[in-house]
Amino acid sequence: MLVQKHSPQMNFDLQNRRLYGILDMGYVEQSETIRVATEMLEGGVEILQLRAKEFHPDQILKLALPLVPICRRFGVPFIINDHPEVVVESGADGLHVGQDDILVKVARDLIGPDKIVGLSTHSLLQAESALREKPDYIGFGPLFSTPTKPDYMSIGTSRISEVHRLVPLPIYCIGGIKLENLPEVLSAGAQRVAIVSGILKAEKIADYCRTCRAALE
Ligand code: 3NM
Repeated sequence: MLVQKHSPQMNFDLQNRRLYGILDMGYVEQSETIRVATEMLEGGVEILQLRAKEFHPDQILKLALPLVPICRRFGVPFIINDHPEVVVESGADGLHVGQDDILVKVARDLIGPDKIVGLSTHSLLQAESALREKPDYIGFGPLFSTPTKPDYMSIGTSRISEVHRLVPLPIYCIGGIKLENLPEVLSAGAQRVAIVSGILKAEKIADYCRTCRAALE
């Protein structure tokens, strides 16, 4: 087990955190990371994830370190995609894993029992199976086709209310969600959403996040 370097851990209740912003380095220059993250937080993002698929863990750690105190200042949990060692080294609040990554239980052993672990699910079946793994939240998608995750089949909005009925975990609908289709996603039963390119390609990131928050409340 890796040794946790940073404490104390904050306790975050995810139930009422509805807007999950993902800082995907496919859309952001490295030199812009802090500015973009700050604008997302100022706009009211309630969870922030750093996702840097093509990056070496050392590079991700470099990007993550200054984001930890910024997220703390906003009282927002900071999640790292894929890399447990970066969570430990940076003092981030949690890890997000996919279906093909390490198991939730292994993630908890690596990053410590008080950290958040999130799991991507791509079908009703995977979402129900996630209950056995006991993540702190699940992603559910992609609802719509998206260039951010091009190799995945979109699952549409018809299963959203069912997944909420069957899976008593905080569920973040994801994939192709933008301001324009947010009303459709919400009326299909979504309670929380995760948004990547909608936010990161917005001309005014904070304003975009604020409008999403308002729609979610
Ligand atoms: N995970 P955008 S879809 C990172 O379904 C990610 O698990 C997904 O990006 C999943 O908001 C996705 O730009 C991409 O469509 C979401």
